[in-house]
Amino acid sequence: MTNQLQGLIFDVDGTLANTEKDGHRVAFNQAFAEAGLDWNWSVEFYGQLLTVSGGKERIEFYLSQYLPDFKPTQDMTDFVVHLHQLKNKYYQALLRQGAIKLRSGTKRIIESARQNGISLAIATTSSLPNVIALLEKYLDLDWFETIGAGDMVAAKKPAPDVYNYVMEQISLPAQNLLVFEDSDNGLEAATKAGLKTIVTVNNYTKHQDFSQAALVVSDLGEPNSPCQVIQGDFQASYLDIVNLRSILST
Ligand code: XBP
Ligand code: MG
Repeated sequence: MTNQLQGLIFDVDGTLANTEKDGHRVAFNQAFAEAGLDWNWSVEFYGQLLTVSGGKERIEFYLSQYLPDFKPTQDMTDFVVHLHQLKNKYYQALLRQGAIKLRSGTKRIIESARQNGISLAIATTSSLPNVIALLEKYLDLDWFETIGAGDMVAAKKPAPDVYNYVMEQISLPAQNLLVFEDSDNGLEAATKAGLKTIVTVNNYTKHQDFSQAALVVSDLGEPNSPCQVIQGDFQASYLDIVNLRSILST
């Protein structure tokens, strides 16, 4: 019984919830306005910026690629940290207003995992307060044994650090765990940590390379709202604990 399912690890942004287009992106633009910057990240342009994980790293990437001559009035690190904090303030306000929703099937699978004694964990590059705000709004913080988030590890996805951290904390081996991700960076991180991964795509990630995934689907599906299979062998119309067990063991 080496491959018995004992834990599920969820990425947050794009996987648990559609946080990017209507959440982080909008909040970044609100923060730019408050900081007196005339920057505006469109829905399409934000897709290019998403190649870099992490909000602070994304601002730095934007500056290096598109505004290399930009000089803030304060120290560059302080400027980025301040702008990122402003963004997170607006992001959490959007969350509270209900602008960000959980993705199909996520709550059902999480509740079912709890009923079946399967551990739950989070592995994300998002900042911890943003993760806590989302879990408190739609799920329950106490349901998650471990949260690996933001700057808690040295290197963000696609580095495997956050997954290695979560595995260490949860004290379960890779062969008993399944990961849910939505992006190539996330899949690469989990795969490098030796974890089997199911990918649920979104508009920003649907053209990425997911050849390392155990299964790629449009979403986790619901009994009344079937998911589409994009890659892999899957006959049911939605994911549940029974078919997750069989995905892990094959
Ligand atoms: C998500 C991210 C994050 C969010 C914002 O990646 O890249 O940067 O955009 O997070 P993943 P911050 O889903 O692979 O974890 O809180 O850092 O702004
Ligand atoms: Mg993600």
